[in-house]
Amino acid sequence: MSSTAKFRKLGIVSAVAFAGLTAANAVHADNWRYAHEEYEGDVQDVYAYAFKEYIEDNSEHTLQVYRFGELGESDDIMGQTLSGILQFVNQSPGFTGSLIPEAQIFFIPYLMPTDMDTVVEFFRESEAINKMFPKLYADAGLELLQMYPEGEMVVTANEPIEKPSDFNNKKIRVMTNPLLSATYEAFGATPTPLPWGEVYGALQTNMIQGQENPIFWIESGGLYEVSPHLTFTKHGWFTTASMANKDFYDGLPEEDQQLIQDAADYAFDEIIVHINGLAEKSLEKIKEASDEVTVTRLNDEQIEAFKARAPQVEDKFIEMTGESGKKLLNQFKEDLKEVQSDKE
Ligand code: 6CS
Repeated sequence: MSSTAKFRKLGIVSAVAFAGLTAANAVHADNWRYAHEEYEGDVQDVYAYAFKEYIEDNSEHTLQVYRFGELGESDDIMGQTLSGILQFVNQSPGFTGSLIPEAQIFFIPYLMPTDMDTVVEFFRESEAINKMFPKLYADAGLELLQMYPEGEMVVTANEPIEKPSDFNNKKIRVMTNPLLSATYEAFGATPTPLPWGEVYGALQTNMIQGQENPIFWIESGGLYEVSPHLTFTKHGWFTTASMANKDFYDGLPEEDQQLIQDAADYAFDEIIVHINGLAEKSLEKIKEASDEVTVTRLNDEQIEAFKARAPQVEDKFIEMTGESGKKLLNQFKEDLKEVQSDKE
C-alpha cells in the first residue's frame, strides 16, 4: 500500500473512531427533568438549582427544573414521576403520606425538636431517615435521595391562637395526608385537606380560617395578607424530600448513580446554609409589609396544653402504619435521643 493510501485509511479509521466516541458521548448526555412544589427562590427551588449545578458541572447531563404550577399540583408531579415522564421529583411528606403512610411520622406533633442545629444533625445522622425511609420509598417505586428540613411550622389564623379551645369552630387547612388531619382534630380544630393551589383563595374567602407553614412560605406565598395572626406553637418542622423514579435510577450506570447521590449531598449542604436565619429574615419582611400581622409565641405552659394531645396522634400513626410504623417510630425516637444527648 502506498503511503498516501495508508494515510487515507488511517484518516477513515480515525473518523470512524471519532464518530463512535461522539455517539457514545451523545448517548451519555441526557436531559433529565426535575419538578418541585415551590416558587422561584424558595427552599425547594434553591435545592433543585444546587442539584442541577452539581449535575451539570460534573457530567455531560443537563437538568430541566419545573416549579410549582408548571406541571400541576404536587400530586400531579408525583404521578408524572411514577409514570417516568419526569426523572426526579421533590415532594413533601405532607403529600407523600397518602402514598407512603409511614412518611406521616413528621406530623406527630412535638416529636421533632425545634432548635435548628439539632434538627440538622438529626437529618444528617438519623438511621430512620437515612436507612429505613429509602426502603419504604423503594417499595413505592421511588429512589429516595434526600430528606431535608425547610423551617419550623407556624400556624396562621384569623385570630391569635393561644390555647386548643381557640381552634374550636375553625377550619384549618392541612396538606392531604390523614395523620395531619388527626393532629388538628386533636388540637381542637376542624381540619380541611387542600392542595396548595387552593389555600390562598380559601383563606381570602373565609372558607377556611387558618393553615400551617414555615415562615418563609407564609411570606413568599403572601399568606399573611389573608391570614395575619401568626402563632409559634413549636409543634414541628416542615420536611421535604427529593427522589428519583426508581426504574430510571436502577437503569443508570453506577457512575451516574454516584453523580446523583453526590448532587443530592451537595444540595443538602447548600440548603442548610440557605435556611439558616431565613425564618427571621422572612418575619421581618412580613412585619414591614403589613400592620395587621400579630406574632404570638406560646410559652411553655401554653405549649403543654397542645403537647398533652400528641399521644393520641402517635396512637393514630401506629394504627395507620402497623408494625412497620412502630419500628420506624422507635428508631426515630432513638435517633433523636442520640442527637439530643450529643448536644448536652
Ligand atoms: O403548604 C403547602 O402545600 C406547601 N408548603 C410548602 C412550604 N412547600 C410546598 C407545599 O406545597
